[in-house]
Amino acid sequence: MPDSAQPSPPNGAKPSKVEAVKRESRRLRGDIAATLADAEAIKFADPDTALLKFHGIYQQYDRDTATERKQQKLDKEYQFMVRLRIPAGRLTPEQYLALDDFAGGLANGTLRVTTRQTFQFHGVLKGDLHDLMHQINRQLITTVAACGDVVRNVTATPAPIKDQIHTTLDRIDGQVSRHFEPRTKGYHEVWVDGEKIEPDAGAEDEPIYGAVYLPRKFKIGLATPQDNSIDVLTNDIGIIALFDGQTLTGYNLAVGGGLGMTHNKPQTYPRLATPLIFVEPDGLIGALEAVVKLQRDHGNRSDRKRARLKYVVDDMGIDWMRKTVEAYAGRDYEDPRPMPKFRIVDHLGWHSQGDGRWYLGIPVASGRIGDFGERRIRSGLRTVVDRFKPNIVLSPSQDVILADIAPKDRKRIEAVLRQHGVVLSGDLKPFERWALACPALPTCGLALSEAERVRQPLVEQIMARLIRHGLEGEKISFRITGCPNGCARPYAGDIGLVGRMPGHYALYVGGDFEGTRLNVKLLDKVAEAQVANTLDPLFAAFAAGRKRREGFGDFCHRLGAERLTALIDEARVEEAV
Ligand code: SRM
Ligand code: SF4
Repeated sequence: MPDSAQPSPPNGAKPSKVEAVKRESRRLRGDIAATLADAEAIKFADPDTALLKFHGIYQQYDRDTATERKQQKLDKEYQFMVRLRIPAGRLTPEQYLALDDFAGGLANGTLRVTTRQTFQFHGVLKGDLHDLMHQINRQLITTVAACGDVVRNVTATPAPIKDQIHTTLDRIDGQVSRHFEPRTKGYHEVWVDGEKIEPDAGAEDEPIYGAVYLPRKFKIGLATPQDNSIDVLTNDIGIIALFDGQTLTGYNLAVGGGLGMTHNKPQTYPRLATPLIFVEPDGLIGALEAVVKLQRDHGNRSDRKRARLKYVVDDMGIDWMRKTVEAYAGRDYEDPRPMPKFRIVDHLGWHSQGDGRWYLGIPVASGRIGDFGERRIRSGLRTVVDRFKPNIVLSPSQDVILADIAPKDRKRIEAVLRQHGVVLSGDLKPFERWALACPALPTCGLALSEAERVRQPLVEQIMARLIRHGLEGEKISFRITGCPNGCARPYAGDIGLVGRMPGHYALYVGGDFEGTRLNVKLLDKVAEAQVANTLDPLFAAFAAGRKRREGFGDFCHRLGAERLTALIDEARVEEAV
């Protein structure tokens, strides 16, 4: 796309600052290399922090120490988060072991599995940044476009089953992810090739994105109705692959999913993607490109809070979307085809792969792989991967799957994990198994409250209430985030807790377990210590009044917010009496 044909905000609105940063960045280079080389600089300046995201890097600081250091007139403790781009979360054992080494030597000793099937390193010091990035690339893994205003890591159903359906999904996911990588060589210059500057530096053609890339982050996920573990409808484009037996018949594309919102700004809101078109197997990339280019040209470039595709879909309407996508693609599409009801498959524990081998899903609380007291999951995984060489899949529920395991190794692998105090899926109550939490404090600059660090106590308190009502066997999804951006997908689960202010959460209920309905806000500021108490009357009513096979989210949805709030109020009055 020629630079002269770059989109600008509609109605002459002023472009946001980030637009100028991108435009003037010489294809995402900025002054990153110079600041990196400057040993005196403890951090990157503002324009470069925006560009670093396109390289997979976030400049952060330790929020636990910030206030005290400010009082002592000291600088914040700047550090970096590095996010990898791992299509569908697939890694070889050699890559896993290398990443584990880097976590120990160049980061804070943990690997963090994300809700989009990749790893993040936290606590990387500026002096180690180049080494870490360089080493990651030597493992044939990239971090390019793991963040930034581009198409991010493409998620897919994690099951490493060796049938036609799953191998097709795996292949397609890799193709889509690679297709949307930016073409700038700036990333390689800075992190891979050192000083070598390409002759066309700063003017490479970006045929999909152009010089100002997209207005905002853009997410694509690939699932089947039979396994929606990735919450496909929360993506800007949800690809729902349809199979007749083992044969791929094509894809329904749903558009305009996204969860980020801002408290008290009703013009921002979570939204699930709407089915738009059906695409035959060889038409996928063309259709995806048409939607991405539509967002490039019509997405809001002046207000980043309203810049996701979901707002274009709502502002312009689904009919306009269909017509405009067809115009970009230069062809017509079929209506989306009917789909079976979505299901979510539990990938924890042992599962047959269909080729005589097995996979084992290992729960990782909040995706944090580290050694904590007697629970030494990092050492346990490292020992197993080193000894048995399983392939690895990172799951969208922040867990790890070990794949391609010979039947004879099953008991030995379990024994090694147990020796390291690793909690296996059989040890978990269902509620624990479906609980997600975002990192929040101390690394996330946007966190209003804790999430990862309060997950376990909250899970235990709520589980005690479930047990009291005989509901301990219930499958209920529970998601906690430290702010309304929605990183652990709190609005798409049965129960969502969304950070409001320190120690307080907005409480959401009434989504469905399968990820096809958003939940609704019941209360705005529930103190952390009151979360389990607040849910208790809802559990009591559910135990007494549920229909056969009705899930908790469905029950809450049937009763409605007004009735549910009344139940909570009644319980509070009784307690006070
Ligand atoms: Fe997220 C920003 C962590 C999945 C919506 N997200 C952030 C940042 C980078 C904070 C920042 O901008 O400074 C967080 C880094 C925290 C840290 O210390 O590591 C962060 N997001 C995460 C992860 C690690 C959460 C997790 O528990 O695993 C996930 C990394 C995914 C990945 O591998 O790429 C993560 N983020 C999500 C999801 C869920 C998903 O995509 O399935 C969402 C909701 C879906 C969506 O995009 O709408 C999500 N993150 C956001 C938003 C809100 C975007 C919006 O449209 O308003 C932000 C804030 C922003 O972009 O301005 C954000
Ligand atoms: Fe940070 Fe908010 Fe995302 Fe949690 S939901 S990681 S607090 S941006």
